[in-house]
Amino acid sequence: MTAKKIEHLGIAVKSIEKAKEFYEGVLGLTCYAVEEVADQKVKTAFFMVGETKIELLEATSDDSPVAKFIEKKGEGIHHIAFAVDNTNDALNEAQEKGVQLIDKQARKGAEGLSIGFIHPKSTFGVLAEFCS
Ligand code: CMX
Repeated sequence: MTAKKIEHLGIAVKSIEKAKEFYEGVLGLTCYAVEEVADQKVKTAFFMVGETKIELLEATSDDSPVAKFIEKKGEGIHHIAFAVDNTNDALNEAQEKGVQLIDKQARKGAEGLSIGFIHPKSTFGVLAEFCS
């Protein structure tokens, strides 16, 4: 497997509406999509920065991974998503190399992508996502 590029950076925020004021008003970006991913208990908002996206993440329930993250660490960078050719192949290969997976199988994420997370304990403290 080769990580082809950073597909997006996930940033945990308390309020997408509030955070948008910075991304649009100061950085001059455009929010091109807002989508709820019920499975992950998050609302997402996407911005394109060159070839990479920024994904703002707002929790939709108290037991959302994003709510837990903000409670523990505060708002900030939540994960890095790497584009790969095939998410299931990348997950299998990582597992064979001793990496601890969160998702054993790819599932559907925002923008219809096939996504899978690997544990921050195996990635030097940064939650990582494969997507294709
Ligand atoms: N980045 C880095 N470290 C993280 C982390 C993150 N995003 N989330 C949790 N951790 C760390 C915690 O600080 C904790 O470390 P310590 O043991 O040193 O204290 C450890 O991981 C365990 O954390 P926890 O609070 O006990 O949380 P859980 O074990 O319940 O869950 C995790 C952690 C990563 C397995 C869970 O958040 C998860 O499954 N994440 C993947 C799904 C996800 O994040 N979805 C939201 C985004 C969806 C999208 O982009 O579409």
